[in-house]
Amino acid sequence: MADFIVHSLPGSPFGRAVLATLEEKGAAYRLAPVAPGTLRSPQHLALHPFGRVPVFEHDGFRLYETQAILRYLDRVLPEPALTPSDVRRMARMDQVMNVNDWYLFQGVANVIIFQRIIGPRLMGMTPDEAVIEAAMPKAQMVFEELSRLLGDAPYFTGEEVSLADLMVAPGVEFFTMTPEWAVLGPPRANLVAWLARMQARPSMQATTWERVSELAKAA
Ligand SMILES: N[C@@H](CCC(=O)N[C@@H](CS)C(=O)NCC(=O)O)C(=O)O
Repeated sequence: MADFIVHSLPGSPFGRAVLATLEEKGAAYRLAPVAPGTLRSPQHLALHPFGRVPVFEHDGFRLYETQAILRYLDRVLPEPALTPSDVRRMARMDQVMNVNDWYLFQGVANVIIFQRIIGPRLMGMTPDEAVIEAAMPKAQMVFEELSRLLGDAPYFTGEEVSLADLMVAPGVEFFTMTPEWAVLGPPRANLVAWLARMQARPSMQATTWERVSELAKAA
């Protein structure tokens, strides 16, 4: 019986960050699938009062908010470390995780990825091109800043992968499935190379939408 339980749904980038972190740690876990459309149900609101995923459980301890979950995992499963020991690198990790939450997700991924992928796949929606176009200036700013923060390093905090990479990669990978990637990704070669590096990691390969769907079906 796995100690770690992750309530999530296939396609959630935040949920994937938690699953990929567990994979990096080599930890056994169980996916408790959340059915789309049930996030506002009394059962789910009892787990997450804001009606979102992921929700995490460990031995009777329940937690939501992805950053808190990732840091908890890195503390209870210290090896391999996913937080740099150098205080400035650690600060950079924290900064990138917040860029993910406040700027990449809010107003960029939750608009463009919702319009292009989540809405059409899960709700049969047609993308609203005007809404996507309106989000593009902010998207350009966010991708430019991620590229600047990454610089010439293989990962956001330097030579080693950290929680920041695991948090940002699921969201950025979604953009490769959109036409907007052509102007957001390839002009920033360092970001494209970083994403390829992340996608080569077994943790990312074990947590694709398809793999998480298989886990959800088997649950
Ligand atoms: N701050 C939350 C954000 C979680 C979040 O927004 N999750 C999305 C899926 S990736 C969600 O549940 N969306 C449902 C909704 O907005 O109704 C975290 O870090 O866990």
